[in-house]
Amino acid sequence: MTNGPPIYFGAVRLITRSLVWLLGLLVAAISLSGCGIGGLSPIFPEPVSPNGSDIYQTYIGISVPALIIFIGVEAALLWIVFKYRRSSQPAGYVPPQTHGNTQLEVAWTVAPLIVVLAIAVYSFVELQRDFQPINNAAFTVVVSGHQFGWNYTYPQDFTIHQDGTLQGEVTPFVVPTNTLIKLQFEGTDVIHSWWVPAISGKTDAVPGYDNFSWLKIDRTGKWKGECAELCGVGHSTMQIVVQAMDKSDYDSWVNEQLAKKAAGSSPSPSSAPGSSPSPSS
Ligand SMILES: [Cu+2]
Repeated sequence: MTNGPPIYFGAVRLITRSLVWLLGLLVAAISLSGCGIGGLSPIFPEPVSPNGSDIYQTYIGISVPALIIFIGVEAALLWIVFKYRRSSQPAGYVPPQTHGNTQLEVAWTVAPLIVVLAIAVYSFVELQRDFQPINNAAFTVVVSGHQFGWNYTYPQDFTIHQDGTLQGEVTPFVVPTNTLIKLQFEGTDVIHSWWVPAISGKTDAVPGYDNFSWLKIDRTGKWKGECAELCGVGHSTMQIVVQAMDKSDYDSWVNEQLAKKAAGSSPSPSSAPGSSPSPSS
């Protein structure tokens, strides 16, 4: 094989330069986004519940070392490719040949194994810590997924219907701040998955199977989520909005709902099939 034409090396140099620029921009974006706005928020929203926060930390704890390893491996690869490229070697040059180096083979088998095991242990500890059923919640809300929307049944026996729509925002699921609330998930037709990234991990709502999660939001505000399990033609409409209010505002909101229910203006809990499970706290 003859040495490549100069235009080829020009193109390679251009691509390398662009890659280096891109990496630089990426690193700059990540370091800038870490300043003052609560971590790497362009990637995930700022967590507002302890379980959301722990998922976020796990994500960062795995992604940052992974990124460092990626950049290291790519840099070493590019360095070798360019330093030892054929055009800079004498004609007919053959690099040193290494075969059957046991130490090297053990090293490159054990090193990735350690990395993968570390990720597994780290993730498993997080699952054990934040994704167990809890029994010290202030109260339980039954979250029922259906085609296409969510129903939230409170201990006071009223239900908020968060019907799926793409026309504007859906009715919020309202909770008090700084209160540990257990979420008990049910699916009435197919499997849905309740996911509000700032609050918690994806939790499946499975017909015939009780699934649990929890939240404890530390500030007032609204957070958005989506159904994260493809569940039919209206899947994309299954928006989620969680609104956290101060305790006193929450209490008046509950009283409003109870008054609505007493006046019969609240949508009937039986409007959707199987959508009125009684909450268990
Ligand atoms: Cu869905």
